[in-house]
Amino acid sequence: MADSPSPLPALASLLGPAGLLTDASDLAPALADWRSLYQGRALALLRPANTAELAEAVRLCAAAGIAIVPQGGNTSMVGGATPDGSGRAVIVSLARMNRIRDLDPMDMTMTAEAGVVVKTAQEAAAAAGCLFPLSFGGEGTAMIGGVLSTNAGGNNTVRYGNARELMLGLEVVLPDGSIWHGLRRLRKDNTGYALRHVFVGAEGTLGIITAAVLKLFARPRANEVIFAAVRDAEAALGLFRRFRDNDESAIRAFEYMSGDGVDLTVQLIPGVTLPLAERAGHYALIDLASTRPDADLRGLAEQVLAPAMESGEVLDAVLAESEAQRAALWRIREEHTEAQRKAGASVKNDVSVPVSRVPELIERASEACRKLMPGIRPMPFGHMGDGNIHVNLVQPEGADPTAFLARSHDIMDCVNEVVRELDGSFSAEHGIGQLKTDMMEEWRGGAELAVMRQIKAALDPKGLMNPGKVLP
Ligand code: 2HG
Ligand code: ZN
Repeated sequence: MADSPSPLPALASLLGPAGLLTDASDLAPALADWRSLYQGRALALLRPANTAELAEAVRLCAAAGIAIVPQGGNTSMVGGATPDGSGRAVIVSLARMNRIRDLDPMDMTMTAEAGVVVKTAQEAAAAAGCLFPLSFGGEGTAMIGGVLSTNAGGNNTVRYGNARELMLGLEVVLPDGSIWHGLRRLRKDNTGYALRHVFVGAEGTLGIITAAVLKLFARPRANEVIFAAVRDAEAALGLFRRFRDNDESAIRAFEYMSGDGVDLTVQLIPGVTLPLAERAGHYALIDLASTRPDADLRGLAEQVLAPAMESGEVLDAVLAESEAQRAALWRIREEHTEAQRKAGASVKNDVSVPVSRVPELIERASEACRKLMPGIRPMPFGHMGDGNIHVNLVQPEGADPTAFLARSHDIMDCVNEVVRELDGSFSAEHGIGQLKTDMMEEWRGGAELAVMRQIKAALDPKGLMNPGKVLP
């Protein structure tokens, strides 16, 4: 069969010079992921200005059999927004579609286009006296379309849920170029299959999310941030339980960090210091928040910490006294990713287990990796309150980074074996992308993967939407 004619001339006249880039220097930043795991190639970078333009562009690509890789802030941890090396796909950037179309403090909803940066959405909500609670390290770059497509989690999931729980409606360009107008802002709507949820977490393999109705919440007026040294991971979990038993609604984040992870962060990130007199093997960061200005969160903190210190579960703790100190305590946690990047090569394992089994996960996975590779540096940290720990492994000191990365899959398998025994998941919040497709058969094979494939075939029969991602 003869090749279809190139869609580029038609795309050029549709999108104009600002909407179609083909120069190598313009494409370069979009061709690699920020972790530098993947380097792809592409025919062009499309930057449509609105949904109608995007829909027409998708229609043209579909007719020509051109694959499409959607891209938001390009902060994927798993190569989910990077094209393959064939050079036959186009990348669609949502960056120019960055309007907040509507914000309603009575409905407590915001209708935002896919290219709105998460931080911008937070700021817009705050300006209206509301809260958009999704929050994580990449929030200054990641975009609404991407966080929905990957069902991002983050630091406040324990209180407000994942991106999926923050979404009421969607607008989606489907693989044939038609538009699904599903921007409903209803709290109750039982009208058949919940189509919107099919696109959340699909990582752009079923269509392109172009706008979403997001849930807003009441803005917290009281906040306390606590950094605590704890006896072990079990004691950290015990502390979570104590806070939950006293006032579940006050917990906005409950994060775990290993002593080695905190040491590395203090060592490699300028301005980050340990706020306690002595180092410990394990730490917890607790963020308490309430919408009541008179909420006595300090009283709550003291009431919970006193017996935990008496029993020896908490060794020491500090409560932030100012906004600057709150930010400084959070920085210790948030700079873990950057510190690990600076320490050389590392392998990420974004895994989850039932909350009760987190201490066992931390202990057993770290031990198993140490056995696999002497000198390897386990740096588990993350969202203990959600059962989601980033069991990251930093290369042995002085080792060759390339040789270390060549063993990535052995290391991931080693962690995943423990995760499986603890009834967990091999990908908790970063998704599958292209990094973990080979794990899908083993973990989600049988009926589950068969249904996923049927959905893919029904919506994208030509297999043009973000090929090579999610499905093996
Ligand atoms: C976080 O929780 C992110 O900070 C990144 O999910 C985790 O660097 C990582 O592995
Ligand atoms: Zn995380």
